[in-house]
Amino acid sequence: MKTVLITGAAGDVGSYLRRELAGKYRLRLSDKKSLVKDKSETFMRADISKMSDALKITRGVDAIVHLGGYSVEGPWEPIHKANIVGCYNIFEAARKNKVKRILFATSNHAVGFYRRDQTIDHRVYIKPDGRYGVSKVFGEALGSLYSDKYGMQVFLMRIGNVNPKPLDKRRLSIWISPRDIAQLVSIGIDHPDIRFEIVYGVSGNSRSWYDNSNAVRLGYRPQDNAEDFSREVLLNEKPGNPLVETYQGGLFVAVEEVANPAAERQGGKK
Ligand code: 15L
Repeated sequence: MKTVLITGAAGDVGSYLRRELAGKYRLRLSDKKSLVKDKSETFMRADISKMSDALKITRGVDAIVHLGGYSVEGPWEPIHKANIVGCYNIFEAARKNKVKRILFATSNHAVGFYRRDQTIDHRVYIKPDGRYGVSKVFGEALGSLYSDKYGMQVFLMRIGNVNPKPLDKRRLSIWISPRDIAQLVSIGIDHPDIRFEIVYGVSGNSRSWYDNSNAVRLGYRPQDNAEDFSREVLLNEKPGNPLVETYQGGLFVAVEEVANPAAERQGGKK
């Protein structure tokens, strides 16, 4: 059984993946916050902005699912610390520890300034919609470098929004269910021919803005479609700011900060 490190395991995506992937891989979890682990899992508390911590958690694993970081638009300082320094440390520590494969949770916000009337695939030029999007592009660039220069196997998932249900009209286009993200992650861990791949982390949504043929080529067969929830979602939808409605990144294209769910979970604002 492969040993897989999940960074940022205490967050929502990490929690869904732990549940969905239990029994399939030996899971090593890390986060800067503590979490309650299952007896089949191991947990290492770590601050990935410190290279010594990054080296410790990446030692002896077969693959890394790198989720850890600042997860929304916000001030530069925490984004820089977690998503630039932290992400670099994970790639570099993986190289030093000879870890072959990294799956990186990049985001729809790396390409959030594409318009909603466009369908984009894995070959489009980046169009980040904020500092957070830029930090995700940085991670994608590291992935490209570490694949080309050091032969690392890199799987970049431009994730939409992982949730049991799509939250609003925008998410009808970018939603991914927990079981579909788990399927995509399993492909990233197990597919024999990954060298450097970009895929979109979205379910098989009828309103998708993505041509996700690269994921399909690698065997991805999403089981869910946000459309099944469209009636209830659209009932609650209020007309929005035209700028926000024009671009795929939504609110991120128009504001400097979005409430940070991780900070809220800790009972305070960052
Ligand atoms: C993301 O990249 C964030 O991590 C997540 O919290 C959501 O804001 C998501 O994008 C989204 O666009 O809905």
